[in-house]
Amino acid sequence: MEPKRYLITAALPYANGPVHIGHLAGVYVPADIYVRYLRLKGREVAFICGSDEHGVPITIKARQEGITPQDVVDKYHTMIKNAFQKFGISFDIYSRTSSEMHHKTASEFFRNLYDKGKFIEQTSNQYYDPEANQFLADRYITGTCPKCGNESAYGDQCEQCGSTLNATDLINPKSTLSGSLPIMKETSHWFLPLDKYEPWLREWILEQHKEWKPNVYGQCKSWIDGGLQPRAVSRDLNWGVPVPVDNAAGKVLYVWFDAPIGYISATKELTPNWEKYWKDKDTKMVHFIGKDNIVFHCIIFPSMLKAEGTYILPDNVPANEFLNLEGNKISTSKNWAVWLHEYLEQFPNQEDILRYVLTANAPETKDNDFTWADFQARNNNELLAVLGNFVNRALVLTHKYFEGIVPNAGTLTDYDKEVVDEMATVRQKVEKNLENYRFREALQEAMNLARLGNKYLAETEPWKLWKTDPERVKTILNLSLQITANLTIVMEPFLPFSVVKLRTMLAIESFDWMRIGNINLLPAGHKINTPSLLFEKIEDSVVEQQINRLEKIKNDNLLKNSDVKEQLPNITFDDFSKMDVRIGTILSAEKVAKTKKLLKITVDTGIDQRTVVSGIAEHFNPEEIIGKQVSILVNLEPREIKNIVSHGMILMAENANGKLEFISPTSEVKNGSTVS
Ligand code: B3M
Ligand code: ZN
Repeated sequence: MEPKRYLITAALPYANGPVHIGHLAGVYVPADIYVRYLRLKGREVAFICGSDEHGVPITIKARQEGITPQDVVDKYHTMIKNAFQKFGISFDIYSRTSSEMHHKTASEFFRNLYDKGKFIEQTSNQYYDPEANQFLADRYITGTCPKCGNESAYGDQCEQCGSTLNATDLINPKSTLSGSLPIMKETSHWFLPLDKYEPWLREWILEQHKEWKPNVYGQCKSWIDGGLQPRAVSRDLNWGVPVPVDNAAGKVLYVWFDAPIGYISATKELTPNWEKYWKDKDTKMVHFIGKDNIVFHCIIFPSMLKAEGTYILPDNVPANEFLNLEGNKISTSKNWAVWLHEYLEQFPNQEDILRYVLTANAPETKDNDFTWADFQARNNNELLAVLGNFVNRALVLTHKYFEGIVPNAGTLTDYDKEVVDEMATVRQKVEKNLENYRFREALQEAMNLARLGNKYLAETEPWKLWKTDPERVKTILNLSLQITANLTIVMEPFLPFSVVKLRTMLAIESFDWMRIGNINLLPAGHKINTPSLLFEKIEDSVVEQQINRLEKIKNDNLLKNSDVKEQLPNITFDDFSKMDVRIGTILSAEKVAKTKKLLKITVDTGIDQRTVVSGIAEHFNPEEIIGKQVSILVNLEPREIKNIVSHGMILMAENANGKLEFISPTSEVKNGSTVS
């Protein structure tokens, strides 16, 4: 049975950074396609989203940038909202969880469950920074990883070896707030006893929602089979929705408790009539999310709604896998991403190309890769060569032969009828895929209509018939124009900007979805406008530029990670040849009295035997270096160090463990030979 209305939510992005192609491909483009399709069918829909503005990542970003958490969310909320709008993501509301409405709604939701006795309270010991007077979230503690020895592992994870950690596992834990040693302190929190919901979840998901995507169903099953534990819904933090009970100062709702309630608050902001969306069984609710959000949307949030008791549950949660970029995981910290705000600047008015590529190559069943070569190929070989080319030919020929007036169709040939029959199947094929959240296949089927049009023109060749059979040309162009008009409907969810252009060219308004397949959308005698190109070729140079940009980021990252110093400015050959570096042998060495670092060394340079003072006493015992051949800069202005005159400098380099090494020949050479 058709639901009465739809409530479509898209995951609330964290307002701690801009959004990139991975966000678009995984969540927002598919959600938007689905919603546009429903609207074209005349369905009642509320499409809900907003910024997720709470949680530790926001406070960390604020500390890094030296601004307040509110500044952080204000900045990124605006950026994210703009980017979505420019890509045509047609939310009915894009709200934010720092709003008053949200604080009130989340607070009441918690209080309601609290009053109903749905939480359990538990005390535990947690790290506390006595200097900053604050409990420490896992990300605020660093220390040595017990697995690999990395000295800057986080309280929840070591980024060097990838292990998941507990803050208490860290050796030499340190608070990142003050640098002080954290102490253990007792704290109490409220927990949602998920274990109590296990039998119900098992029945609701594993029995009643076997149709959910295999990746989603599979994750739910493994969570449920693994045994669910009570889950803390509060945190010791000073950024978020305050816990609305007595004696809870310094405690806020856990971000994953308040964020999904954001869907409710946003709906309230959208309409005073919000309850019909959330509390009427005839509403179909669908959550569009990425795979890392599955447990929260399928297990925790539904348990919260169930505990409350008056809300509906999601009908489906079509989570996508991840999109990679040129073979590597998208990473904000490594700047390995195509940022939407940058794309919009570099590719003005080409939003549809990205929507198309991200749909055609969507990570629906497995992680997928975005490459600029694929981006170019899909634009040039599909959008331009198939869709753009067909539409352009149909319109240009109509202008050429009929002054832009839609000609009459005569009697249809058998081939025409075949084409018409084929057209009649398009709507159902696209629809079936959309209804099952298979957006790439839906797009394939929609594109097949353009392919059909292209083939029709190629096979009927009206340009060859114009002289001999103009009546036949009328029929061919009439039918071609009808296909074009059909494309304005079927393509609308996928390519909303191009469809607006195309409608202007055809001088038509939008049609209802159910008219796909109709061959009388454009009446004979209707005047169309002059066509312009729907898509333009993307040149190799454009792709190369993008690849070079990524290449540079990769190199910058390598440099950053290896703490190799950047290259100094170039020097001339003359500059270089002023340096006189020779090979010499160490004849004697002794520690300089009352210093830790200095050795007094005598070197046979081939030129003379001279004294050099070198800061290497912490790296070598004097005895062990006697007899070694080393490189020495001999024409360095003599310097007095601790009352000893040093005549030159012995060249050193640091090995992987930070120990200094001499630059020595691999086999013995003559003292005094020049290093050049
Ligand atoms: N902000 C996580 C994310 O962006 C989170 C989603 C909230 S949806 C209620 O991956
Ligand atoms: Zn480690």
